[in-house]
Amino acid sequence: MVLVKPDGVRRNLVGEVISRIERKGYSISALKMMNADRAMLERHYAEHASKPFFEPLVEFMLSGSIVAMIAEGNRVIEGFRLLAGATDPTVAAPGTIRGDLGCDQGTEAVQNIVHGSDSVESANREIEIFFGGSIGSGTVERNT
Ligand code: 3AN
Repeated sequence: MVLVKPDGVRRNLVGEVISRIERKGYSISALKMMNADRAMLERHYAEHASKPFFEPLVEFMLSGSIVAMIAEGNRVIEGFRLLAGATDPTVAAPGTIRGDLGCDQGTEAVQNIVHGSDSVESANREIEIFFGGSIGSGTVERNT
């Protein structure tokens, strides 16, 4: 499960992120633009609940639309995390999404363009949070 975070959407990098995933050889099997709500983000970032950057992180993720997508392919979790690069975009390797397109903005929560699940278990949990039962429902919602 990949998210383009609000900084990536604001900077019109959705296509760039999708393009890098597809060029690597993975397929996008579901895709949705939405505004997350606090309850979804508190579930998504539950492991960071005690961290000092938790509240700023939730606020940042609420600050604009996000794009959630499911990428598929052999070893896609490992592969996408390598494509994304290190959490801190200032030191993320050139060639990665975060390394090429991001840098530290001096904000309390790191703004690093994308999120990628770190395990199959996390991916399943996160897909439930961001897609629930809506995959393939045929309902179209437009974010304005
Ligand atoms: P990643 O997205 O690289 O797996 P996580 O899951 O450790 O990183 O962190 C989730 C998000 O929390 C990051 N993408 C970033 O926005 C924010 N974050 C992580 N570590 C820090 C930190 N030390 N200071 C501020 N924000 C952080």
